[in-house]
Amino acid sequence: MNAYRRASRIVESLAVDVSDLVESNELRDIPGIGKGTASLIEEHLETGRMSVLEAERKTIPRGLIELLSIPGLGPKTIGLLWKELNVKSLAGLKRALRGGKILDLPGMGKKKVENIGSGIVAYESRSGRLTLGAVLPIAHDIVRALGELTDVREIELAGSVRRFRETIGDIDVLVASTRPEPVIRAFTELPSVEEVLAAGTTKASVRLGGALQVDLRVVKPASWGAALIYFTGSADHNVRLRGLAQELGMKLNEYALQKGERTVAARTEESVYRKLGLPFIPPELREDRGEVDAALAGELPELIELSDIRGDLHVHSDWSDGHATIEGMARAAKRRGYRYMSVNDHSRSLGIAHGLTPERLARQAEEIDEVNTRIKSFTVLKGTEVDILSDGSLDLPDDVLARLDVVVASIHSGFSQSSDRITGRMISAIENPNVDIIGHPTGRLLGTREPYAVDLDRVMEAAAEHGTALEINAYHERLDLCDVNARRAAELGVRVVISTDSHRSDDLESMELGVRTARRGWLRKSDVLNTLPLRSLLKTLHPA
Ligand code: DGT
Ligand code: CA
Ligand code: CA
Ligand code: ZN
Repeated sequence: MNAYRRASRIVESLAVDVSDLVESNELRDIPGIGKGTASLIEEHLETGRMSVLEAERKTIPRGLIELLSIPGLGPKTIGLLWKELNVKSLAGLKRALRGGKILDLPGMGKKKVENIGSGIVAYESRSGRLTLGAVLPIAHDIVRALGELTDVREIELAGSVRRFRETIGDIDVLVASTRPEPVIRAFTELPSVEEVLAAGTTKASVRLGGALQVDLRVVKPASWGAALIYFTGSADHNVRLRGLAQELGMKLNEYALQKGERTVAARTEESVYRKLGLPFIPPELREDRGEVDAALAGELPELIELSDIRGDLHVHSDWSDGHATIEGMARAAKRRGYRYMSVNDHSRSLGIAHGLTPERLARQAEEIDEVNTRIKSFTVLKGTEVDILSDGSLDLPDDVLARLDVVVASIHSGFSQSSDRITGRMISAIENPNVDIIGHPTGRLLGTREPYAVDLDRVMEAAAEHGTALEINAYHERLDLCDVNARRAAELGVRVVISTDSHRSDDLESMELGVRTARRGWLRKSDVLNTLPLRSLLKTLHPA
């Protein structure tokens, strides 16, 4: 390894480009660069890869390297977790902590496990942005607590949380009040506050556990609308609005929309937008991705709403790696106002997730029939989340898949395959007439795993052609498709479903995150299949 390091320092200090030396065959003449190293450099220049490095990397899962950055977690423990519990990534470590098996490992006490937990929080907040799903409940708690104060006239989340960006830098809270002092004091004295970073007469910043920052602004009720636009952002959206104001001979700031000294609008967001010649623009669209021009042209989409969703098409049960019974999940789904839910447990090749064989799937179907006789005005559909194997074939035979109502096909292995191979795999699945939906199409995990090298343009083209839907997986670490990709899919005429991939009944709540992502992707109700009544849904999935 040291020879490589020395060579790399030498290459960096060269006055000429290495590729020139390779072409003129002079690379081997440089002192300190041996034959082996030279051929590595040549390989890298030609192919963009280094087989030796890749072979080394293959023996150690990539995600393990990241775990070294977690405070309080050393190589010895990481090795133990890998060997004993097959922990290969941050996501895997979190699962192991949740599952509790970690306590059975030698030398692993309750205290040590707690330390790992707080190390993860510290690491994640240090690495910058947290997921929206992790931040939202905290943000709502703050709004609820401050909302009870008599001096608070209006309170709203602002910033990226209100725009429902998939990751959040800090939480912004806006309050309208005529007496800011008691509001600021109550804010800095919230029980979850670990440190007061700044506290003035109209604004304050605090740090909660794990370095999550919250900014509070208190404004006069007369400026509420202008301030809410200003602090919701995005900064780029606001730049467009200010430009528009200027064209109209006005000025927009955090206090008001003004013509000379006269206030034209300020009290509500609607009034400010109206005086700019615009309809209200939903916060999810305020990213300067064409929303201002669309609004000017009267072409803003009527966005899908949570209440449009009639069912969930990706739910696990305790038949595979879920934690609730089919009936338990179904009753929870019905309580949400849904009319249907499909059970999509893993298929057999996912051993760690107790994937189902065709035989177990048949027995599960009997249980679903029974549950359906017990629950009124609700239908449990039979489904699977079938693995797309590394050669592109499916983990269950076609005649088994053909009997199911909702077949989700997903990739859970071979993440590091080349773009061509992984795209080919996905397209084979899309072309299979038994496959209804592709699950979590890019495989990314926010902050812990990059998308696989899939070529989404080709995937979407095939999906549009074959009528296979792409999923917006609403699990907070996935949000996959993301907003931008969901928008592209809809534009290309690809059917979209929003599903939670729930493993316990509480997970069904994450449907909101999926719908917010869809809204950020400009999706309408008509773009999303699980807004359809059951009969039309089944007809669409399985045209006679
Ligand atoms: P984040 O916190 O990184 O997830 O993203 P935001 O959008 O919440 O950004 P943040 O917290 O820095 O500011 C909240 C909003 O306040 C932002 O979307 C626009 C507005 N804002 C903050 N500082 C400035 C500024 O210096 N200029 C302008 N034009 N707007 C600002
Ligand atoms: Ca923010
Ligand atoms: Ca902020
Ligand atoms: Zn999956």
